[in-house]
Amino acid sequence: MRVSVRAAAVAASVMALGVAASPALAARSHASATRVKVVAVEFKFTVTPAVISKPGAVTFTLVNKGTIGHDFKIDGKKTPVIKPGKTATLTVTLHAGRFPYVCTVPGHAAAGMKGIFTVK
Ligand SMILES: [Cu+2]
Repeated sequence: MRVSVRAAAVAASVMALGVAASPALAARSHASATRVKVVAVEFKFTVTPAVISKPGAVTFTLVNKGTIGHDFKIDGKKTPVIKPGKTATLTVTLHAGRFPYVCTVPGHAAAGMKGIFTVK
């Protein structure tokens, strides 16, 4: 009798943990992406911060403060070309290392729209 009561209590607490864990984990994985702001103008990017210390998901928010279209490409992924005044986001998963980024509009990287993003 005592054993079965204890087993029921354990089962109930495991169920409670299971119910509680799912939304908590979902919230945590969403919140854990490091957010980085990328401002584009002719012809350079300002990336803040340019160095992070946490490998994993990184969400770049591109803001076009220039007068022509720009995009942002890093680690093989890129945003669409966005018009002046617009924003776009790009989430990539980065291990520790140095990751070159560019604007892929022809001529823009050569004109200065490129750099290195670092994950320590
Ligand atoms: Cu550009």
